[in-house]
Order: sequence, then structure tokens, then C-alpha cells
Amino acid sequence: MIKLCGFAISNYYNKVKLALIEKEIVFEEVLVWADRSPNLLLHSPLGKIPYIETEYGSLCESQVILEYLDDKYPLHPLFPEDPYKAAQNRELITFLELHLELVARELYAEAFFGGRVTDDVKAKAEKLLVRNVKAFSDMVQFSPFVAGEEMTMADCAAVVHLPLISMATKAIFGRDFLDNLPVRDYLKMMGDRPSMQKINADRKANQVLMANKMKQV
Ligand SMILES: N[C@@H](CCC(=O)N[C@@H](CS)C(=O)NCC(=O)O)C(=O)O
Repeated sequence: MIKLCGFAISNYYNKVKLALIEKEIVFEEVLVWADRSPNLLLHSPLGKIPYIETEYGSLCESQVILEYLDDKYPLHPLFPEDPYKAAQNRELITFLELHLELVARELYAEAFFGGRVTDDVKAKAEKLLVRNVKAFSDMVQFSPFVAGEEMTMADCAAVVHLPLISMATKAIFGRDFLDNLPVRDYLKMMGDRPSMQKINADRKANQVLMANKMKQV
């Protein structure tokens, strides 16, 4: 059975979890903190979660994992069958992760974890995000899913990353950089899915667990 390893606050962990649930793949969750332990580094050389354990060995990097799952378990495919549409789906995921989430991530220390981020880092993130959000807005559909009428792999990424980008930009710049997009309605629609209800409930429980862990440090 597939083991999903990591913790349920993580957007990348939840991206994989959503795919597993939507594809009706039987899996088990294993709580692994990003603590750079030898066991974690063995499965994920950069010490990042999530990773999965399969009958053949482990795999890290959420996008690699999702594509493996979609190839290995054909039920409820997450990529469109048409190669061009599948490539467009990957394009959206790349914009979401490389050009939005990874840029906004530079702000998380101050936005979410009580740390500080330099003005220089904030200025660079702001410049990139303004440009990249505009580009993303030109590509994304929200009709009602991010790539059209069907839920696809791009939604597994969008539903977990967009809230963090909104919250981080609001916390640091006083303005939600995604406020011109119908993100709220989209999250509401996605949040009604049983898969997302489980993911959100587990995330809240994991938040409490993490807060208790931090108190002990
Ligand atoms: N590109 C990776 C990103 C995963 C990632 O950044 N995970 C975070 C948690 S949300 C993490 O493990 N951070 C710990 C670290 O970077 O040391 C993926 O898609 O899986």
C-alpha cells in the first residue's frame, strides 16, 4: 500500500493527498516532520516533505509523485487525455508552483511563523508576484475548475497553493495579490468536495499538533 509521508499542514503534502483521495487509491499516512533526520534524507535528499513509499521504493517531489500516481493508477485520471491539454495543465502547475508559490514562500517566515523578512526580499517578491500573477490570470480559467470544466491535476495544486499566496501577500503587503481572481468562490466550491473536507479537517488537527511540538522546543 502507498504510504504518504509528511505532515498535513503542508500544501505540497495536501496536493498529493488530494490526488490520492480523488483517484480512490488506498493509502496510509505516516507523520514525518521536516526535521532533516537521516530517515527523511534517505527518502528525500533535500529533507522536504512529502514523499511516498511504494512497493518499488520511495519518491519525493509532489509533481513527480502525482504523475507517477496518474500513470500507475489509471482510475479517475487527473491529466486530460489530449496531449496538448495535458501539457497546458502542466503549464498551469508550473506557473502556480515555480512562478507564484515559490516566490510567495520567501515571505512565509514573517507572514506565518513570527520571523522577519528583509525589505529587499519583500521588494523582490512583490515585483515578481505582480508580474507573475498577471501572467497566471491570463491563463487560468476558473470555469469552474482552473483548467476548465473538469477537475484536473492543476486543481490539486491550485487549491492548496492559492490560499497561501493570498494570505502571505495580505500579511506582508496589506493587499491580497489574487483579489482580482474568483479565488474565494473557487475555494468554496473545492471545499465542498469530501476530499477537501477531510484534508482541511486533518490540517487543523495537525496545526494543533505542530503548535504543541513548538511549545516543547
Ligand atoms: N518541490 C517540493 C516542495 C516541497 C516543500 O517545500 N515542502 C516543505 C513543506 S510545505 C518542506 O518540506 N520544507 C522543509 C525544508 O525545505 O527543509 C514538492 O513539490 O514536493
